Amino acid sequence: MKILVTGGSGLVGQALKEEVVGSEHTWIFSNSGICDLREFSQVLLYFGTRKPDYVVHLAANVGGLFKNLEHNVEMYEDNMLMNFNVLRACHQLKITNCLCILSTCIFPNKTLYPINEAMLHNGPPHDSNSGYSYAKRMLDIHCKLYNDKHGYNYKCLIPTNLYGKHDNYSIENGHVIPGLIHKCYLESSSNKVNKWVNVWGTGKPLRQFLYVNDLARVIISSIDNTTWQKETTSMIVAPTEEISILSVSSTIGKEFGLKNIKLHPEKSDGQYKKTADNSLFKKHFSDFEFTPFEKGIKETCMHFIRNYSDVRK
Ligand code: NAP
Ligand code: GFB
Repeated sequence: MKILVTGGSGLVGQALKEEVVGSEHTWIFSNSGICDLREFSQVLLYFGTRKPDYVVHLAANVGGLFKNLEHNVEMYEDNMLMNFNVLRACHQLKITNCLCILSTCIFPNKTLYPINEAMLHNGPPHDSNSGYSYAKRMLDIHCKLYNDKHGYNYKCLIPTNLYGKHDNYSIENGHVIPGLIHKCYLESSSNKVNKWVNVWGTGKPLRQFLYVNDLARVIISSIDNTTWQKETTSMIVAPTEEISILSVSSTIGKEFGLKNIKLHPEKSDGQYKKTADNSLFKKHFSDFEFTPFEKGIKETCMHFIRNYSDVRK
């Protein structure tokens, strides 16, 4: 099959590029320079000329807590436009297979835990990223509408917080792990006498961190493993382990020889937790092994240090 990947230059896209080596399928990776997915005419032309059998839709306007807090409107508009255009173009061009990516941060904020796939629309998301969340939720709805009406195979994976080599290490707009890695690198390289791991918030929130190459492997398996979408349009992909931000900070600090943590409780904690139930994933991918957190962090820190001048920051 010919598989067209949107968002091919991003964290997930670049991990997917690494994992598809030797695949029996033909993979095409795109980015905003090749096709701006916010413009329907560009999407129709690009998809129409490439004629893929399958679209893996990774592209999005993505960011950590603080980018979402500042840019909720753009996150909503950009992602609504991209998601609508991709599915509409797939429909118009009779591309009947599409795999999209949601996020566990889009689930209801006031909810029972653990959260499962059936709870996705049971209440408003956390205010901090409502724009991004509602745009993503509409992607779930849009897939279902097309599948019910036309019998398409449009489905979504719902990963939790991702991290890995090709992340966006922007301290201002990135996620917590790349932000901490960047800050620890600068602190350890400085000539300060007292060096700290500067942690925003209280350090108390909990997250299930997923190494991005693990998600890439699940994406590849999901192309051919069609069993799970008979049960649900969207499936959570998350390791069981929940880790506190404080614990993440000390794990990353150790990679840079930093032991002292300084909390900044004046900064937002965002969601305290978003504990996701991965039982459906474990049922369909029973022998899947997640990368241990310490191993993933070590590889990511090594990549950052070796490629500091070239990484996104
Ligand atoms: P990323 O590193 O920020 O990459 C985003 C990708 O989308 C880039 O390839 C970017 O292309 C492309 N893109 C952005 N705007 C575009 C536009 N207008 N037209 C075409 N392409 C555009 O994001 P990521 O972390 O890989 O995220 C991939 C998917 O995983 C997203 O759907 C995201 O919502 C989801 N997700 C991410 C996380 C996480 O923690 N990172 C967690 C859960 C779910 P350019 O390089 O040209 O800008
Ligand atoms: O990855 P993150 O920015 O987003 O994590 P969310 C934020 C948590 O880490 C908060 C703490 O508790 C922050 O107080 N934190 C500590 C830091 N130090 C830092 C730092 O240097 N940078 C950052 N960014 N946080 C996002 C959603 O929520 O989850 C997005 O807003 C996306 O839409 C993503 O879906 C997966 O996990 O809070």
